[in-house]
Amino acid sequence: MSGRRAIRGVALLTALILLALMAAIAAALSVSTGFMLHRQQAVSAQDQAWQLLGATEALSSWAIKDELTDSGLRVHQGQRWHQPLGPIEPVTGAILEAQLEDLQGRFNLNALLSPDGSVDPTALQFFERLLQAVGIEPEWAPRLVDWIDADDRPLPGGGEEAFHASASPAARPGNQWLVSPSEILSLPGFGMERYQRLAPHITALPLDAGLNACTATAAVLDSLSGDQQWLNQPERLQQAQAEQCFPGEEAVRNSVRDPNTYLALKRSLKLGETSRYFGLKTWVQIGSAEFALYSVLRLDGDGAARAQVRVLTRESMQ
Ligand SMILES: [Ca+2]
Repeated sequence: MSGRRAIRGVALLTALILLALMAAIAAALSVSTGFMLHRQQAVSAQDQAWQLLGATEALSSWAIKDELTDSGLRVHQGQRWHQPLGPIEPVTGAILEAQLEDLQGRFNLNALLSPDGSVDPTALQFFERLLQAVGIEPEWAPRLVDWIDADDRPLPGGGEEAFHASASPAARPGNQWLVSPSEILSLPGFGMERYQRLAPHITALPLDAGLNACTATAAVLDSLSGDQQWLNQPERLQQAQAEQCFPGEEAVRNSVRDPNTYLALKRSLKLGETSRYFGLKTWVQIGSAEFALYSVLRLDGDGAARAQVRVLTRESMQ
């Protein structure tokens, strides 16, 4: 992509943000010209941050649709959607930064179950390897399956209601699909330290979200092949992925020694080179107040005319 095109893209984004924020600015000005209590300022900053988030979501949706609907949804980080936005000052006193990421480069924890709700043994073995790749005991894999599957029959090494009732503090399995990967913290004893190691490599999406071999993380790639290749040189992977689809589905297939193992992994993890689910991180600073917000976006439909981006979830980041 040419530098001029990138500059034009950023300029357009900035202009669109300014337009989208006119209502927010007017509201902020009407408050700032009157008598203002400190509490009102805090509430106003929070409102403004969420309005900026909404505008950033709208721009991100435009960026995703503009680029991907004509590319057959083949998604990699060398495309324009992955360029960071900002820091910019779309409103006086408000600094905004944003970054889109492809969530399908991560392992979808919900893929541990088949559509009928039964455990997927290939996905379970893959998740055990992924946990080990980042230095976490593999026993957490069957425990998570039992936490999300609907039944109360523990897997070997797992644990259902009776197991967690005896934990301290006692807990009760959710027995339902995950809506956020952070729900793994509900497993008694899993803890923040393990979560922070695993978090860059996992997501929690509907079952139609396959694994994208163009954006897969180092730990995910090494867990597919069973080798320790990319975790030893994450910078090299990062550089290659910043430019193009890498390593891509064919290279992943070649990295898995047994063809039958590869076919099982491809089927269970829905391995491909396309994506529809994106994470949007937005950071806003207004005066001394800082906000970190996270949205999950999904591209629906095919072709520019029918494509639509929906916001599935919004939350404050920790
Ligand atoms: Ca269960």
